[in-house]
Amino acid sequence: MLTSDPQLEATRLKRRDLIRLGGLAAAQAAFGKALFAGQSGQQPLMPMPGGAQDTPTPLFAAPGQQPGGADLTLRIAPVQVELDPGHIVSTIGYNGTAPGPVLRLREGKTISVDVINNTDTPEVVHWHGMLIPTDVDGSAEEGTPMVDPHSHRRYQLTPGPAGSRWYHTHAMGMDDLHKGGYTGQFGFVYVDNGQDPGSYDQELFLALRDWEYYFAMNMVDTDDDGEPTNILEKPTHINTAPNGLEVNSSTYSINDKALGSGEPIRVRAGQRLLVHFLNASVIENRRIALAGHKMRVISMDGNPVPTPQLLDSVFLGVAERIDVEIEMNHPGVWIMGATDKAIRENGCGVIVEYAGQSKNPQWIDPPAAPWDYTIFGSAAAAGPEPQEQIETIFEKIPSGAGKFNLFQINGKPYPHDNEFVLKEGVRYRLTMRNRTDDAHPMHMHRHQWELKSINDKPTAGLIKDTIVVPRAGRAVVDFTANQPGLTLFHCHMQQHMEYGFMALFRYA
Ligand SMILES: [Cu+2]
Repeated sequence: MLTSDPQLEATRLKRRDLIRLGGLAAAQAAFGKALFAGQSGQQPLMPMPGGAQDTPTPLFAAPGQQPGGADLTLRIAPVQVELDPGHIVSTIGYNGTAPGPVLRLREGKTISVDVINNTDTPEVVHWHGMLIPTDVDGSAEEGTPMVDPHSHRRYQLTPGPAGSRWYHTHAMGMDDLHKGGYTGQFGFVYVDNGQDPGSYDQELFLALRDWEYYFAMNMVDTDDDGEPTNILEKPTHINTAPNGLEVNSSTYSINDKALGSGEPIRVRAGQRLLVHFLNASVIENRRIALAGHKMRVISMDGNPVPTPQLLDSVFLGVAERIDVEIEMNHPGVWIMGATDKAIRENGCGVIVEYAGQSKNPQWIDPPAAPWDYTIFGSAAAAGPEPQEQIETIFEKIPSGAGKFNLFQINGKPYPHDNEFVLKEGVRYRLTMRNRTDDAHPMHMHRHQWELKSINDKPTAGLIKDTIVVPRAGRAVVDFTANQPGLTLFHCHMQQHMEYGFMALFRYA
C-alpha cells in the first residue's frame, strides 16, 4: 500500500460529508486545507478516483458553471505561490496550487476529467507519458479540443501505463513568459497498478522548478552534463549569426518552496525513502543529489530500469522523471538539491532532517560523473528488432540580437507536411542527430521508446518517453507504432518547441 501524509489524510472528506456540507463554498473551504497544505517534499495529494479505497470525489466548480459529477476535476486559475515568506509569485495553477495536487490514478480504470478554465486564454492538459488517444492526450496539434477561456470541457481518460507520469499545460507562451508552459500548470500523476510492494517508510514527490522567467542574451548553459567527449554531429555549414534571446530564470524551488523555506523532510535513521523526482522546468536540465547519501535509481520516466544503479547524484532532462530509493543511514541535517551551487542556493533544494538532529544543514558536492543512460539498460531486456528507420537532424538558426532562434527538424521548422508517416504495427528505429550547440530533451507523445544508443554507446531495454540528446551528439531509440493518430515529437524546452522544434508523426 502506498503511504501518504497522515495530516493530509485527516483532512480528506468522505463524499457523504461533502454532500452534507452542501454548496460549493463549503466544499472548497473544506478541501482548501488539504490542497494548500503542501510542504516541501510533501505535496498535497488528490484522492484516487476509481481506487479501491473509500476516497472522496473532489467537486470543484466555478460560478456559473455546473460541471460537477466528474471523477476528477482540474480547475485552471490564477494562484499565488509562496516560495518563501518574502517571495510570492503570481502564476496560474491547478486547483489552487502550483504544482497541482499529486493525482493517484488506477491503471486501466477509465475516469471522467472535467477541466475548468478560469483564465482568459484557451488551455489544454497534456498527460505526459500516458499511452492514450489524441482526443484526450492534450495537444491541439494532435487534435485534442482546447478548453475555451472561462469554460469547461469533459474528457475520458484511461490512465496507463503504471508509474510516474505527469500533467501539464501544452498551451504556447511564445513571447509571453506568463502564459502556457511558463505558468505553474504542472503536477505529478502516479498511475497505480496495485502491485506496489511498499517496502519503504516514506514516499515523496519532488518536482524541480524555476519561476519568474526573463529573456537573456547571454545565458550560462548547464544543460549538457559535461563537455562532449566526441563530436558526432556537426552542421553542414556553420551559421555565424549572433545568438538570439534565450529564456532564463534565477528563482528556483522544489515543489512550491525554496530551499530553507517550508518544512524539512523529517526522517529517522534506518528508514527507507522512495523519492519520485520530476524535472518540471521548461528551460533547463538539472543534476540533483542528497548530501551524505547515495540514491538507488529504480525507475526512469515511470518505468522500472533493467539494471538499477546506486549513485551519488542523478541528472534529469526537462520533463524526465527518476524514482530513487534512499537508505537513511547517515544521521544529520542535510540538503537535497541541485548540484549547481547558484541554482541550489537560489531555491532548488530542500532540507532533510533526522530526528533528534538540529545542526546547520550540510551540503557536500557529490563526485563528478558524467550521466550515462546506458548503465541502466540490459541486453537481456532488448525489444524486437526494428523493421524500418527514421532519420532526424536537429539544427538551430541563430536569430541575432533581440529575436528568437529558430529550430529545424530535417531542414524545416514545424509544421511539416508528410515527412513522418508511420505504419501501424511496424517497429521503427529513430535516429536523432543533434547538430546544435545545446542538449535537447526530446519527447514523443503517446508512445514509449526503447533506448538503443547514446553517442554510439549501445544499450537496450531502457524504456523512456523523453531522452536528452547530447549537444553535437546522437541518440537512437526503437519504438512500435501502436497508437494510431497524430503524434507530437518535440523538444521539451518550451521556447525551442514553440520556435520550430516540433514535428507531427501521422499514421498512414
Ligand atoms: Cu531544445
